[in-house]
Amino acid sequence: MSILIKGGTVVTADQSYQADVYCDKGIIQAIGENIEVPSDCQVIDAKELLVMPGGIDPHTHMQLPFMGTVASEDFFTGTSAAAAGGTTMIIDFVIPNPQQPIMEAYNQWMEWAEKSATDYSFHVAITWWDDSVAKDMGTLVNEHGVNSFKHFMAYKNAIMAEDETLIHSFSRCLELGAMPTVHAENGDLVYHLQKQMLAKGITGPEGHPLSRPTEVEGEAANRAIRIAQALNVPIYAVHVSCEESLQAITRARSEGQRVYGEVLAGHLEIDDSVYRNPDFEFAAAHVMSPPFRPKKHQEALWRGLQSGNLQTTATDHCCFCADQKAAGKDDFSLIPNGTAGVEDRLSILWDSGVVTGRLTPNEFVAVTSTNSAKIFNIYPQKGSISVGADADIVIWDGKGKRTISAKTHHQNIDFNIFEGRTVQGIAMHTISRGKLVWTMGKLNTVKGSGQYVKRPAFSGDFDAMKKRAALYEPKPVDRS
Ligand code: URQ
Ligand code: ZN
Ligand code: ZN
Repeated sequence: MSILIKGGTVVTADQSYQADVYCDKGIIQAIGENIEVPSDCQVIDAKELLVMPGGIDPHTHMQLPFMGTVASEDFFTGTSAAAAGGTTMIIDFVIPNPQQPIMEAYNQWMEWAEKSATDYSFHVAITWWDDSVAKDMGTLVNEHGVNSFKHFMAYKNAIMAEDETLIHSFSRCLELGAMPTVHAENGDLVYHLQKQMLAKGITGPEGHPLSRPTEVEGEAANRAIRIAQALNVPIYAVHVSCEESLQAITRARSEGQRVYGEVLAGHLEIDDSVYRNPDFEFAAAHVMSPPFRPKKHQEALWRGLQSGNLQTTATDHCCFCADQKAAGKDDFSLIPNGTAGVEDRLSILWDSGVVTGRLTPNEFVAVTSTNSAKIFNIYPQKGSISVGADADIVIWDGKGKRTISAKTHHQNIDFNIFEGRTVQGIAMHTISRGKLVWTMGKLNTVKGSGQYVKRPAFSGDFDAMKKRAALYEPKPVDRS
């Protein structure tokens, strides 16, 4: 069944214009006026509405096994909830246990993700190192369309990558044309400060931010950026939450280093007062890493988005319900880290970004979709409204309002960090590969209809970087 989106305003990352959009066979077939369509074509009236590329969330963790439990959102419920909010693709994470063969972990996540309702891809985490890891990275890039590898600098005694692993893996990324990404927190410092807080008798969720102050993130962000600089490889920092890491990124970018930064909808809008709430469940529900920060950091992060020093927005959607969070009732370091957001990211960014004038609608599209597609090398297949692109489209009501609540959201979690907030900007219709998966408040997702999106290795950036590196190829001094 083909779809004609009629009478809307197409909004892309670089322009806005009146045009109809015709989709068939999962692809955008035509954009313009008076398009000839078959008699059985479904027509969607998009008058007064905006026709934008479906959101891409470059950071989710569906059904992640973590801290002794498993995230409550799976790939079907999570991609369905995403569709309800206008997001049509996620990039999730394969996270091997230390010493676990990388390909074994990759195959496990691919199996879990088969139930997805919309398209998905994977960053693969490097949590340990030996020659087999280097080899598997090559297999993933050359045969499986993985072009990004994640490094957790936090989570000591679990999935934390030491500097030596970062150096091996970043170097391998350059060889392969893959993007290294980092969760930048100094895991040794966190571990030390956790012990310090517990020794002081601070066992409640208020201990979580106290053990992860912003300097813990700023140090790690700067260290990862400097390692990437020394190795002449690009780098992408996930969930930048504070001024210190934004400053490290801004400095590097102003010196011409290829550094990208991602910010979460939650970190843009929620501050650390949540951890001092007397209700344990409420405070624990907000335990994620990096933690929500004091207010001044939110404004800094918005300036980062506006200035272009942060390029993408995400959610780090990693759901744990109250009974799971209760594992840390007497010790905050045992509270599974993670919060939700995949359904609300676009509305939050519109309400707090476009309605306030911080972002134009075109910039909104860039930071919710197009920039992720470009950075992870799937543009214009994804992140664009162009003939030949996948028909991943959100038909957006920029004036419509809704009140966010766990009582009504489609996310499989009993809490919503944006609970009670009325937002302006809602997805009226969401189209995934030419199928209407969300329309007028009703989900039409089908388990397993999502497809795995291969992301080719980078050539351009890296070839240029390799050439530049060759320019400065150090030579031995001839002392003969
Ligand atoms: O660190 C992450 O990104 C994963 C484990 C989700 N949890 C979190 O607190 N951010
Ligand atoms: Zn993380
Ligand atoms: Zn994450």
